Amino acid sequence: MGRMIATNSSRPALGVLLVGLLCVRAAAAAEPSIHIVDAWARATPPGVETGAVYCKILNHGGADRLVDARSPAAHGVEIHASVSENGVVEMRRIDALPVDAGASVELAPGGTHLMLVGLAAPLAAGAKVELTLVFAVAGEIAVEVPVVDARAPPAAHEHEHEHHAQ
Ligand SMILES: [Cu+2]
Repeated sequence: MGRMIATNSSRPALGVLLVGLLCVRAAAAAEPSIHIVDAWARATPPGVETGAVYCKILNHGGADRLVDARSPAAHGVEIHASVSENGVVEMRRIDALPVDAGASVELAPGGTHLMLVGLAAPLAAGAKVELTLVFAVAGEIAVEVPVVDARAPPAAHEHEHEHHAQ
């Protein structure tokens, strides 16, 4: 009788311990790990009040989503998707941009982008724009975004520079 009581009381304790360990491991595996690379903003002519920012969002961890962004360079920053309808491409504001576990999401001309709305001043090529991206799980990530002249294809231009530097 004494033996049975000892067995019964030790089992729940072990069970709780195991469940606790599993929860910790599951949480660690689901943690997003976000990196922002190849960010650039398109230079804007005087009088234009909006600008676009492009980048790649790399996620080496669990699922997350971009829910907000802000910059001292503009009144507001919106997440825009480009939607093609009857051959016409339109920009539409979206509330959030999902970044799946282990996925990379590319923000590029003609596709999803960040729109700087109400620019404080024109974006001059060579300048840098401070941008804060807000993710639902990973929180805030600050990025320094170089402004690039739109007349040169920016991605190719930068890669060329990397080649010359090496
Ligand atoms: Cu837009």
